[in-house]
Amino acid sequence: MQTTPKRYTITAALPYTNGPVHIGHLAGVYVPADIYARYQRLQNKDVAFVCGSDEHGVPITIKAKKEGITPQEVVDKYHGIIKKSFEDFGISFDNYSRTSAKVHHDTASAFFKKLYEDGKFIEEVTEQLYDAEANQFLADRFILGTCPKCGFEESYGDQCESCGTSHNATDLINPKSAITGNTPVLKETRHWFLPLDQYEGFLKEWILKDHKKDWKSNVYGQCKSWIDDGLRARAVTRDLDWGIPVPVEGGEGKVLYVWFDAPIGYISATKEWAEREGKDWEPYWKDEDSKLLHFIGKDNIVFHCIIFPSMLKAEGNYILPDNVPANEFLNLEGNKISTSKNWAVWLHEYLEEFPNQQDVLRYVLTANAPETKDNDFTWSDFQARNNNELVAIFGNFINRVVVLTNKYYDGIVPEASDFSEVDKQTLKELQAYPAVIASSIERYRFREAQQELMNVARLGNKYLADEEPWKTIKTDEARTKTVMYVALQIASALSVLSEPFLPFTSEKLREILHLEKGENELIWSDVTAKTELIKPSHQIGKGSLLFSKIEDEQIQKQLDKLEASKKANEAMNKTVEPEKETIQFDDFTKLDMRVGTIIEAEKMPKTKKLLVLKVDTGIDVRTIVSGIAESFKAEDVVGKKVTVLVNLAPRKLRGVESQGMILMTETAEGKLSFVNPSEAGVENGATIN
Ligand code: B3M
Ligand code: ZN
Repeated sequence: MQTTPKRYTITAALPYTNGPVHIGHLAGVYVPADIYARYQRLQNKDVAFVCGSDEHGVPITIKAKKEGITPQEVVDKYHGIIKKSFEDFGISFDNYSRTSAKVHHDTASAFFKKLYEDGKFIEEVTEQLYDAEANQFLADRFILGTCPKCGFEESYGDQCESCGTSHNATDLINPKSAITGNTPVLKETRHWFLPLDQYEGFLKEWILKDHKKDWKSNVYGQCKSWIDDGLRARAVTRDLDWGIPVPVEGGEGKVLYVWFDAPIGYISATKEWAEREGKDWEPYWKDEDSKLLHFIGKDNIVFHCIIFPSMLKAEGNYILPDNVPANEFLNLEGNKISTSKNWAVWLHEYLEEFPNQQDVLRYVLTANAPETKDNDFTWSDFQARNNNELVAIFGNFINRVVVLTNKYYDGIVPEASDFSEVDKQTLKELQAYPAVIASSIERYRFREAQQELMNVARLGNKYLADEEPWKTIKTDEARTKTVMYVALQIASALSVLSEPFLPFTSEKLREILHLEKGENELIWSDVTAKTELIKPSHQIGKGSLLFSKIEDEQIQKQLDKLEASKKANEAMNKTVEPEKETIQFDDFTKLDMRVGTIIEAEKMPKTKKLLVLKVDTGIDVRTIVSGIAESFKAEDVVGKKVTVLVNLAPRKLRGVESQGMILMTETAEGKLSFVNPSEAGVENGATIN
C-alpha cells in the first residue's frame, strides 16, 4: 500500500474456544494487535478491529468428548471466559464475535457457494483416512502421524505444529487414529478442494515479489518455503458433524473445514459490527484504499498468507492483506506453553491474582515479545520489569511531578519564565518522540516502540535530577516554576503516548492531570505540534501511584502454581510398571533382605551416579556400590537405615567389588528414595527393585 489508507481493517486470530487465553496468545497476537489499533485510532484513523471465537473444528469436538459435554456447551463456556477476559484486559476490539453466530454461518456459506458456483473448487471422490472401530473419517486433530516435511512424529492431519506446514491427512507417514490409536484404513468420500496449485503464480507475484521487503522475514521465509515445496489442492470440507454444513448438493453430513470458515469469521465480525454501528462493511474488505492487517502467531502463517488470500482471490471482490506481522512463540519459565499440561499463565487467572495490573502484563509481554524469535516469560523478569522500570522510572517520574506541583503550587501549573538551553533542548527532544514511536509501530516493532516510550519517562527523570527543583525552590522561585512547567509538559505527553501500550495507566494519568478525554483531550499529534500541552493555571489532581511494587511472595505463589502443574503432569504421565510374572514362595525365601546402616559413603571418582558405601548389615560391614549419587550427596546418607539384599552374588563395579544391593524406589518426579515405608514420596505401584 503506497497511498495513505482511508481505513484500517485489523484482525486478530480467532482463539479456539477449547480453553482460555494464555500469555502466549497475548504476546503473540492480541497485545501487538491492540497496540496497533489503539495507535491508529489516536491518529484519528477509521479503524475496524475485529476478532471472535473460533468455535468449529476438531479441537472443540475433542474437548467436548473429554469433558462429556456437547460442542455447543464447550464453545459457550469458553467463548464467555475469553470474551470477558479480553474486555477486562483492555484489548479494544470494535467487535468480538463468534463463528457459531448466524451471521457467520450465512457469510461463510455464501462465500463457499460463490466459489462453488464460479467453478473454483475441484469436486472429487477420493480415499480418505477412516477409523473403522470409531466408524468415522479422520481429519485434522483426529489423526496423528509423521510430518512428511520435517519428520515430527505428532503432526496433525492438517498441520504440523513443529514446522508449521499444512498438508492433507493422507500425506502423513505412519498415521494413527487419535480416537482409538488404530491404524486407519482408506475409504472413499466426496470433498471439495481448493486447487492451491492454480494460485502459485499469483502467490509468487503477490508475496515473493510485492511483499519481499515489507513482510517480516519469519513470515516471508515460511511462505517462500511453502510455495517452493509446491502447492497442492487442499480439501476445504470435512466428514464431521460439528461445523458449518456444506451448502451444496452432496454436502449432507459434511461441514466446511475449520480453516476455510474461520478466516471468513473476520468478515462476518466486520459485518456484525458495521450493522450495529450503522456503517457499510464492504469498504473495509473491498476497497483498495483500506489497509487489511492480520495479527497472528507463526503457526497460522500458511492459512493467512497462502490459503485465505487464495480464497479471497478466487472470490474476486476482496482486497488482500497488506501485512501479516506474525510473532513467534512465547515460552514460560523455559518450557513450551501447553494448554493440555496446564503449563500456562491463564489471562482470567492473572486478572484475578493481579487486580488492576493489566498494564504490567501488557508491558512485560511487549518488552519480551517474540517478534523475531521465540522468547521466554519468567516471573522474576515480570517482577523486575515492574519494580525497576514501571515503578522506578515511569511511576517515579509522574509521582515526583505531581507531588512537587501540589506541594509548591497547590496543584496549579506554574507560569514559566525564561527557558534555559537545557529546557529548550528537553522540550525539543520531547516533540520528536511521537514520530519515533510512530515509526516503530508502523513497522510492527512494538518492543522498540515501547522502549522509546520509556525513554520519554527517562527524559523526565533526567531533567528533574539535573535541575533539582527541590533545591532551587529555596533560592530561585522563577527557575523552579519553569522547571516544573517543563516537567508537566513531559508528564502530559506521557499521558497520550502511553495509551497504545498502557491504556489503563494512560487513563489514570489523564485523570491525575485533569486532561481527561473530552474537555481537555490531548491527541497524539499535539505532542509534536504544540509547544504547550498543559497550560499555566491549569489545576491538576493530587495523584495516586500509577504502579505498585510486586513482592517476592506474589511471585513465589505463581512459581508454586507452576510447580504443582509440573508435579501433576509427572504423576499423570507416570506409567505404572506392569506386575512381573508370578513366582513361588520358595523363590522369595531365597532372597535374604536385612536392615542395615550406612556407616561411610563417598562418591565413586569419575562417575555421576555411583556412591561407594560401607554398610553395617548386622552380619558384617561390607562395601556396596549404589547408583544413588544423582539423588543423594555422600554426606547425607551416612547413618541412614536401609534395606539390604545381602545374598546377591558380589560383582565388580569400576574395579570395586559390591557385596549386595540397597533397595531403592523412585518418586513421581524421578527422585530416588530409600525403601522405607515411612519415607515420604513413595507412591503405590512403585517397583521395589
Ligand atoms: N483458531 C487459532 C490457532 O490456530 C486459530 C486461529 C483462527 S484465525 C482465523 O491457535
Ligand atoms: Zn513438520
